[in-house]
Amino acid sequence: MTSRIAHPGLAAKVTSAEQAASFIDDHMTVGMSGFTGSGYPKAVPMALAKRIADERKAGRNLRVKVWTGASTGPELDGALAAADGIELRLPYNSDPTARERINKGEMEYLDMHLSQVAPMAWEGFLGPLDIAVIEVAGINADGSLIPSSSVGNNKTWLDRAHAVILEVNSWQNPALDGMHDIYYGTALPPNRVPIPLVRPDDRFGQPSFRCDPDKVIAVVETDAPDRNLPFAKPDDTALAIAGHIIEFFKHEVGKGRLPANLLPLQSGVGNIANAVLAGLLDAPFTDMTAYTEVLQDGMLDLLASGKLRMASCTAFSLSPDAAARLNSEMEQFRDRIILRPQEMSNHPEIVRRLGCLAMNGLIEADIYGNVNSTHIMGSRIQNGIGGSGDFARNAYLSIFMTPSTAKGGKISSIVPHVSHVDHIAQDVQVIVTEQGLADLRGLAPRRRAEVVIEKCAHPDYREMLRDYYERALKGSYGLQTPMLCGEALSWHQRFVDTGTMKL
Ligand code: 0RQ
Repeated sequence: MTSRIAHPGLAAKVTSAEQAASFIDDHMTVGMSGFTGSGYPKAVPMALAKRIADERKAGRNLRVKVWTGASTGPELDGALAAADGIELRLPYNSDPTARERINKGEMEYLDMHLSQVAPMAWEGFLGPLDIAVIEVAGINADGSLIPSSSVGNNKTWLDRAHAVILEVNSWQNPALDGMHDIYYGTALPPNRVPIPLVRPDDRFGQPSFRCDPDKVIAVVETDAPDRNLPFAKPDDTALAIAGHIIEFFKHEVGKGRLPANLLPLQSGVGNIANAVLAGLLDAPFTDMTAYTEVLQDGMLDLLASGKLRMASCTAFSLSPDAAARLNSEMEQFRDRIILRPQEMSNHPEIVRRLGCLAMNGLIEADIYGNVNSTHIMGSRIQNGIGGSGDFARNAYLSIFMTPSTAKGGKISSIVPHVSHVDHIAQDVQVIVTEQGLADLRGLAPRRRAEVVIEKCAHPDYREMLRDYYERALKGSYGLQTPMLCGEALSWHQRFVDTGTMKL
């Protein structure tokens, strides 16, 4: 029995990753742990990928449906996608090999709001779950499980799956024990009750997962690090965006529309979101809190500085350096971080009640403030909607940010019409680029267009947008939201045809 497995019955089930993977058959649905490079199983998916390749050589098919919390690491999505072993994937992916397969039409991808995955699994909308493969930091004597560096949908996978495979990862810090808040009070309509959280630091669950030991068919021991990519050092564009947002917060505090310590922060994935958090280090706000989905480097720095009092999230999304720092300085962070199921970290009821300040990245926005977070040129998936919709619709302030151009200036991030809609204009109150900040609150569509063009567009595209909008004012079928239907997506077509949106 190893020190991480205190339950004798489960210690007796320790086996190899290959043996565990042999339980997974063609067409099965497998619920894996993992959320943005943290807490995903590292051995069984690799063994499964090898098995898939061997089976294919022998002329047999083995492909599975993979459900997770969000993105995972190369040992899971990367390995299984490389082996062409994924039939369907949900709900969020950022792995480049999987992305390629999805965009070639070789893998089905169901892009869902992250808060809705667990409820929909319970409602039966997603079909049965055959096997859960869950990384844990340890197993208690009573068989309950110490969660790892992400919680994601693990509670639901453990409850719903017919069989469970556990990976016990001794790389994970044992001090994680006690940091989680796993709520077991969810129910299906008509029996739902209010979620008992009124402050970001409220705890209303338990520190461990329940798991019926009889359902566990294999336990695999690992000692492998989480894998998240390092963040880029904020460049001038990221610093300018961060500066605009911080000025805006100061302005709102001055107007009495935000308290001096702001409201609970939600910060999305990516370098720009991380740069905004870094910018808050030098801003005058103290005693801040975060109610967010992922805790990235910038938030850890804010916690260390004392400016951020506490953070609630569902996963760590830390660069290798920051993960090492968290592990070595766990004592100062342990009581100030709460990890919850993603159904709770992203719960619309909680986000609305707390009045989160949502800050998410975007691919493109249009002049009316509709936002595309997911698709390039309307058809190629980048990552997925993730939690951005959970927060954007319900936040106190829904802020979206982006550099004003992409691909070396060949693409304008501000376009006449988005090529795919993830967030409708009503869910978007502020758009920020390095050029400026468009405060769209209280503005009807034509006023929105003027502000977005003037504040956010890159000078290379501003005149083109003005020209389009002025002609739309004259030639549009209606004038509530002026649009030239035949031209609205012509910028995208031009990029597809010529490699640039420029004329
Ligand atoms: O592609 O790497 O091939 O060059 O999109 O763009 O500028 O690195 O931005 O890392 O901040 O990601 C929306 C994708 C932004 C992210 C998105 C290309 C660009 C690059 C990435 P390359 P950047 P970021 C809660 C919140 C949805 C989920 C979410 C995201 C790549 O923020 O996934 O918000 N959001 N979750 O070149 C063509 C454009 C483009 C473009 C960017 N207009 N046209 N390509 N790119 N703009 C957390 C979770 O849910 C987990």
